[in-house]
Amino acid sequence: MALPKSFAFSLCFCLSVILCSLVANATDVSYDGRAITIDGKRRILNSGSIHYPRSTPQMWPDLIRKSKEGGLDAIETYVFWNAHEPVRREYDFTGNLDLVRFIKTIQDEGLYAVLRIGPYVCAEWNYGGLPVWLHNLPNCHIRTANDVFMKLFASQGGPIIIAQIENEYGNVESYYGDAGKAYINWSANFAESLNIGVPWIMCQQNDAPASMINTCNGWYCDTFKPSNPNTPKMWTENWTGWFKSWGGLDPLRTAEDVAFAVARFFQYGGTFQNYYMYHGGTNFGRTAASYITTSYDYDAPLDEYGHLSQPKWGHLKELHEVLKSMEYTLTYGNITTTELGNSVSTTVFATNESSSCIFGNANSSSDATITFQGNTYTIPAWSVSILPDCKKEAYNTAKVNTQTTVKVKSVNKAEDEPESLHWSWRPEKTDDTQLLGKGEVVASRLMEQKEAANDASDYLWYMTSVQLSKDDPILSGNMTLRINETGYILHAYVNGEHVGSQWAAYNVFNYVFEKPIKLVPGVNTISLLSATVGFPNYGGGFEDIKTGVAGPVQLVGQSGDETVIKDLSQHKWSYKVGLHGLKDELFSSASRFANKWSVEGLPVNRTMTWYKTTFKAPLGTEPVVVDLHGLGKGHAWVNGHSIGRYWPSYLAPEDGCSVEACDYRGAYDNNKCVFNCGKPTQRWYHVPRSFLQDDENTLVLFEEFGGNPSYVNFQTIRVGTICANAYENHTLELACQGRPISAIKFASFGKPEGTCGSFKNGTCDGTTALSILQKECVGKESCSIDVSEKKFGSTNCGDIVKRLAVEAVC
Ligand SMILES: *[C@@H]1O[C@H](CO)[C@@H](O)[C@H](O)[C@H]1NC(C)=O
Ligand SMILES: *[C@@H]1O[C@H](CO)[C@@H](O)[C@H](O)[C@H]1NC(C)=O
Ligand SMILES: *[C@@H]1O[C@H](CO)[C@@H](O)[C@H](O)[C@H]1NC(C)=O
Ligand SMILES: *[C@@H]1O[C@H](CO)[C@@H](O)[C@H](O)[C@H]1NC(C)=O
Ligand SMILES: *[C@@H]1O[C@H](CO)[C@@H](O)[C@H](O)[C@H]1NC(C)=O
Ligand SMILES: *[C@@H]1O[C@H](CO)[C@@H](O)[C@H](O)[C@H]1NC(C)=O
Ligand SMILES: *[C@@H]1O[C@H](CO)[C@@H](O)[C@H](O)[C@H]1NC(C)=O
Ligand SMILES: *[C@@H]1O[C@H](CO)[C@@H](O)[C@H](O)[C@H]1NC(C)=O
Ligand SMILES: *[C@@H]1O[C@H](CO)[C@@H](O)[C@H](O)[C@H]1NC(C)=O
Ligand SMILES: CC(=O)N[C@H]1CO[C@H](CO)[C@H](O)[C@@H]1O
Repeated sequence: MALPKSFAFSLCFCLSVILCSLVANATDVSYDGRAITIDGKRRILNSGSIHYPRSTPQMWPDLIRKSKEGGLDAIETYVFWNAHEPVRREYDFTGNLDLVRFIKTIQDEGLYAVLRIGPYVCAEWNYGGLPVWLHNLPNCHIRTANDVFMKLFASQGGPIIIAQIENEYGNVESYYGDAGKAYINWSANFAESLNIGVPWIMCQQNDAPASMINTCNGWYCDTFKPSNPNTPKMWTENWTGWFKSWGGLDPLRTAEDVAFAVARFFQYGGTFQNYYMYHGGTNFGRTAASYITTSYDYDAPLDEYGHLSQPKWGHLKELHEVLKSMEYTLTYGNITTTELGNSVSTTVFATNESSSCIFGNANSSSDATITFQGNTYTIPAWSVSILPDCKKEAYNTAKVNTQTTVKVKSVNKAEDEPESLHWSWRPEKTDDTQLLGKGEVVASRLMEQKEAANDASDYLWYMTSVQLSKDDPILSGNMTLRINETGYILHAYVNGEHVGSQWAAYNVFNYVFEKPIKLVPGVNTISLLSATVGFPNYGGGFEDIKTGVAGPVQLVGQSGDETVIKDLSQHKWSYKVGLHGLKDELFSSASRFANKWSVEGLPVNRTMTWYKTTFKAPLGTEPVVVDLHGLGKGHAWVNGHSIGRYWPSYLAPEDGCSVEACDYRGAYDNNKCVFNCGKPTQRWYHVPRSFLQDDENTLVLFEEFGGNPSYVNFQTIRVGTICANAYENHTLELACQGRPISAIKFASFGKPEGTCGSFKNGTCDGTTALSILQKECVGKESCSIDVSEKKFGSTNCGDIVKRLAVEAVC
């Protein structure tokens, strides 16, 4: 595919829209070997990724405000080309694709923006953000720049301080050989020619051309060195967690380890880092990449629904505050790092006026005690201590002084809402496809799904017929239908009868389908429904991974000892894209079929079935989820808005879960701390409040595999329990996020044991904590407690650093 030079035209359109509408106080953004500079001053910048299509415009201000409160300076987003130009030359910048509004919201909240224009985005986004129609352009060569477009860039102002071209191409460049290298040169020249007046970056690109800053992505980036010493050390993707795939486990990354990675990056001279993701959100519609779940929570500091994910959000907020307090020394001070052995090191950032220190212990098992300028410090294993004045530890990444929240789901039904939902249903019409084999396009070969369906739908029918005479040998014994399938889901029908369904797993693209069938003398209709679950988004050549019924498609029979094979691959195949119900927009109240649903004989476990119900929005303002337990696989809509694909029948593996709470010590990867074994990969689906109306709402499901809708119900998510830990001489903050603290279940000062939900008094704890907490916190939305012996009285714990542990109920 001639991917490279084709993106400019389309993207020009989209970017000129954005940049034209952002005329604001222009700032002078540049960089040197140390840091990004803004109006001439070197800066420490903490940025976080929020992808605008993964939430709603109504959620944006709150998400961005919480990012700012969490200590971020900038919000980073990709631009999702295939969302903005789903059909060639047809653009969409409405609703949650209103990029201008998103950037302006960032600006209104007083943050900077970092724009990664792609064209390739990765991001577990369908086809890496590239429109599938690109794949089908005959000789796609689109202009690389034009005057109108370039003029628009030259004068831009607004909040965008950094722009990125391409994305992690370095990881896959060798796949493309010289063409890849040339592409990187071309991208760089293109970007530079835009003359937008802000620095350009290329991440994971060791051979980045001189005009580009190459940056690091990964779990840890402390050892990264930019290829050009005159560019700052920047970390564009600091993975706060990980994504989830259908059939996969829930990955978690501890707050301690994310903080460790960030603090270490700054210890080793970093000055810009971006959390990927700060808010992950939801893959609405068909935006998820191959086998990626609808939830894109990512275990990010803001959860899928926009709630603070604690303690991660708060622990990082404290880190940002302390780093910010050292901005001058970190960016202007002379850096002296001393390696003390066993992975322990001290770094001093010294200016003439003052010094700051960061001590690191990357040893995953041994705590370290060091003496520095006459004082003794203990640095726990796998942690970093920060001393803004080189004397007193203000922050240690392993000591979490922030509350943990446990969220609960509750049913908050409107008053007159019945106990269970009333359903109506319709079958998906399949006579033309399953019985007649009648499609819209005919070819004497098996077409690749991208080519045949152009990503207009997940669904593509492949249909053919076979004429058999009475004495055809294939009719003399058992028969099977055998199909080589590439990826995704296959449902096979012979003469209108379902003979079987099969599907691939995440990142496994090929399988062979073989099921017994019955053929009859005369005409037999073979109908295959191929369903994609998003296209791949990553890896060299991901754009060419085949999809659909690759073939061969064979009828296999037994005649005596002989195996008889009829290969249907070169037959005349008829193709039909999509489903009748999708074309008729059964999910929309405006559909002309809106009234033609049946309430009689509600089917259970019936494939290819549409279900509809009405419901009242749950009371309150908390985020809403719908529990789709009991359903198979399909797509869901609320008031005509897609809430994404669902697949609760796909269970996570029984084995492989982390047995205990995750140990933050030691190098993390996405397989280290995983949970949810044996449970539905995703059971609850986000219904943004803005999709709901006050009176009646409609939920429509298209059930592909067969399921039972009678368990479906709506719930709200709120903070249930909060736990907090704070060490001596710190402040403990408790907050219920919008409701009062109703009770203190546990409080102890000294050496309490256990973790949230199972705290226990230690051997030397004082006796005053519970009553103090009850007095100062119950009935309040938040409270703040000084943790000290002065407040709680002395303990028998001796010299150790004491802590206060609290569990409260919201
Ligand atoms: C890329 O540009 C560099 C420097 O401008 C040049 O040395 C190199 O030959 C170019 N590579 C390709 C493949 O065009
Ligand atoms: C960690 O510390 C132990 C004991 O001090 C030492 O034996 C080991 O080599 C250290 N590991 C690393 C990676 O520094
Ligand atoms: C920083 O390093 C420079 C060059 O080595 C030296 O001249 C200067 O005195 C140093 N400043 C401090 C505060 O150490
Ligand atoms: C720091 O002090 C050194 C030596 O006293 C002096 O040469 C240098 O100009 C000072 N630097 C700054 C930034 O004040
Ligand atoms: C045909 O299949 C049936 C069911 O699988 C099996 O019992 C039978 O032995 C098979 N017949 C032959 C001729 O293989
Ligand atoms: C079909 O799949 C089988 C099993 O993986 C494989 O042996 C065969 O080569 C495949 N055929 C084609 C044409 O890819
Ligand atoms: C649904 O139907 C399929 C195929 O008919 C069957 O294998 C499955 O056990 C059924 N599931 C339930 C929950 O009844
Ligand atoms: C912990 O100790 C306090 C004071 O001695 C006591 O009131 C409380 O019940 C104990 N809590 C638990 C969970 O044992
Ligand atoms: C806490 O502060 C008190 C009073 O300033 C001091 O005596 C004590 O050593 C401090 N404890 C710790 C663990 O820093
Ligand atoms: C190439 C790649 O993996 N890019 C990604 C970095 O990590 C996350 C994974 O969640 C995103 O997909 C990035 O775009």
